[in-house]
Amino acid sequence: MTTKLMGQKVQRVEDQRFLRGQGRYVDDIAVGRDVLHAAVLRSPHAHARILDIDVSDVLDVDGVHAVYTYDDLAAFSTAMAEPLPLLIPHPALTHGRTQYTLAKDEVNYVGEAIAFVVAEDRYLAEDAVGRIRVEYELLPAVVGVDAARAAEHLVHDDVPGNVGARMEQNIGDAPTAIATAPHRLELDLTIERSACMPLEGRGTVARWEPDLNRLQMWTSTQTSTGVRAAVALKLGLDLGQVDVITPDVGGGFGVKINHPWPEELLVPFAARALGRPVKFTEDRREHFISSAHERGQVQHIEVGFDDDGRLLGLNVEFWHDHGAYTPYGLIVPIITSTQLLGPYKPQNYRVVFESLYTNTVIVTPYRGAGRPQGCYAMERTMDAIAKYLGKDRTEVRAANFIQPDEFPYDHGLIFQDGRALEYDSGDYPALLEKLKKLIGWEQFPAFQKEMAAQGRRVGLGLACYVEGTGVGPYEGAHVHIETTGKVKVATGLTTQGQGHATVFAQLVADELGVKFDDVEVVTGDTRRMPYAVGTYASRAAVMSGSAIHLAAKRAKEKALRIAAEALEVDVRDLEIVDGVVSVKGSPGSSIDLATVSVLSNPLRYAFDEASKAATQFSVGDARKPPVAEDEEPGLEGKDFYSPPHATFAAGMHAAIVETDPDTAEITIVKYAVVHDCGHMINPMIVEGQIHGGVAQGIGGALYERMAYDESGQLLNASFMDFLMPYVTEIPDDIDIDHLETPSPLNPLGIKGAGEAGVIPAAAVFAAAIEDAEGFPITAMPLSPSDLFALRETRGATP
Ligand code: MCN
Repeated sequence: MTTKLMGQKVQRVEDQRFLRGQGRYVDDIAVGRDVLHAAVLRSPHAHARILDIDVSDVLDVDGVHAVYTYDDLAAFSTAMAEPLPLLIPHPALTHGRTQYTLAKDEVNYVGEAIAFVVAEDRYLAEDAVGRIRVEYELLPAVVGVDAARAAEHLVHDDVPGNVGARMEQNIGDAPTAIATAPHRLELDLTIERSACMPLEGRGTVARWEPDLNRLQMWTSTQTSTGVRAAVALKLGLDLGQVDVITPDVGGGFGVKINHPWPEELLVPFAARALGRPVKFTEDRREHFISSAHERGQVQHIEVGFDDDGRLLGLNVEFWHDHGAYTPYGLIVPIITSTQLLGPYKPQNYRVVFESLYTNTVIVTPYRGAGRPQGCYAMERTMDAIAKYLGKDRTEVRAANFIQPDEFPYDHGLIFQDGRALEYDSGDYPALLEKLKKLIGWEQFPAFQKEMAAQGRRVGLGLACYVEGTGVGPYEGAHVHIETTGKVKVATGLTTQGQGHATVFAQLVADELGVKFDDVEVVTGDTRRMPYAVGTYASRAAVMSGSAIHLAAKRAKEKALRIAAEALEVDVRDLEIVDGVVSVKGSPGSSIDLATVSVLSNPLRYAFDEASKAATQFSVGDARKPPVAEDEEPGLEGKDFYSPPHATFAAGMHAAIVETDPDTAEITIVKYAVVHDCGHMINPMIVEGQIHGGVAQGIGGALYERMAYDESGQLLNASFMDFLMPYVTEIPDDIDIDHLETPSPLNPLGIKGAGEAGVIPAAAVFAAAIEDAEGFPITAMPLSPSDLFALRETRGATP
């Protein structure tokens, strides 16, 4: 019996390469010495009409090969003349708008692409960009939710009130339930814009192969198949003429799911036109001003509840800052509006949001995607109820939990995947008990008192969340046992550092009965797996994990059938251990998978000893036809997995913070996480994902924000000014405990884990700081200087 690898803390196979600097990112791809480099002219204004673009000073610069503006794209084709795709349309998005690949006659945020220069090197390209003269007519900029709502000025002339979408969902009748409830509260909670900061920014390189009439491109994306479809459509190519390969990706965190970025079209467009490979690598300032942001929301909550703190009605209105365009549809605000409910039964719920245009960078999902805002709204409401009733904060939460025997629990709302918001499994009371133990909930009041006696302020906060993960529509996998006995696995979704090469190999080793070291995983290469969707919504483990498990099962069934014929035994008597098929209990009668693979492919020609065994005059095992009539040759298995709807993971975090009475410095004393992502494939990787998420959450709650001025200039578009936390700001120990309530929706009982760590941070820190300071915290993120200022205005002493 070999030990199953599912559930084991297997060391990540990819780390040796990454840590030794051997990762291969887009910028490392060698496409030939004749590669050209691109730079983009970006709008310096948040809102302006373009009156004229004069490129004449660039055309005769030595080493510049091309400069493109909107007119060049429009002259090429109607498809390139049109705006970029609106990827996820929604009936409520009545005024969806997307930008042009290169601005046509108006720019709507600082950073919007206007012209694309291709030159011998990046220095020349950048210098040439500096020589393009654009005449602008400045228009008033709309910055922030309040300005968008006031609608004194419009971002898009044809979008009244700056409202791209208004959407409402209801369970029961919340306004009436609140009006008749014994107790009522109202809260206003804001959360500011932030953004993900992968170490590797966006990047694309492309090569046109004239002899093959084919485009090859490498891009740092979370969806190679999506980019491929968009590029083929826009450039007028058949899908089969475009290969998109995603090599190692130095972090995505959501931003790379949006596609095609203008550069993902312009690079292949130029490569084809110029007959030379072309490369674009984003710099950090470009990442700040021309990729995507998230989080900015203003939220108003009305709640009605009984004496036990049980919700009777919840009415939530929020205003979502969507930036200048809506390429990713309403996914972020829809997630806030549905996932806000967390582990609770609201009884009656009404949620309305407006998605507002502003003259700022576009908004698309950033790890957590709308959930941090929702969790912050709900959990602050729970804290407010507890305070109002003088009850323990955990008691109020427990009174509202969906109970373990109530699953599946259908809220009666529509989730971001267009399917029912139906929780599949969970045990929230058990999670809360674990969290209380881990953080020392019962012991904290004594500790707080003791610290207060020394003039020190400490506070404790907690927050609970439920996360819809593993959304459809599908993902697929291909498992190929080579004639060497090595196993090659391909799945089409991409990987950005989550350890997919390790976890997927664990699943294949388990199912197929081969050695872990003999399995090699490829992701995000449309040549290997053209049918795939992408890496977002913590879906790889559930979706590709399930598909890989099913594909391995198919490969195994075939291997066993061929081996049974070769060994002349009943297939039911066989097992595979360490790559060898043998009769159970009689290991002498065996055949290794390498030989089975040879037998699976009847040959006329021999190239080596192994292939000789599969030729028509060979003696021994291969004399019988190994391939059944309805089978393809080769030892392969392919399968797809498509779930009925998302599977819902859950978690609860708690933190103890200390705030300095003089400087308002905020120090994390302890951080605890309890987490349920169903069966874990690799608990070490799950914990790594939680650590990374918590670090990102701390950044979002205490340090990071997008500092726009009134004219729409981003004032902190560099790592000198945008405060990402260092390792010194992240606690050394994050205490983690797990609960595994398997999902009934997929064969392995998995739920996703990739975003979990980031979701509750804003809620947890707001609660902990409030507990330390004694006055309400209603706006996040909260820096020491914000806290200092709050102390002045709220004049509180703990
Ligand atoms: N896992 C597991 N058992 C489970 C669930 C997950 O072992 N029950 C493992 C998975 O096999 C995978 C990892 O944990 O190796 C995360 O799995 P999953 O929850 O399926 O999330 P994805 O792999 O789909 O990753 C996407 C998710 C998202 S949406 C963002 S954003 C994100 C993230 O994960 N971006 C990341 N984690 C990131 N981690 C890194 N290093 N870089 C990013 O850009």
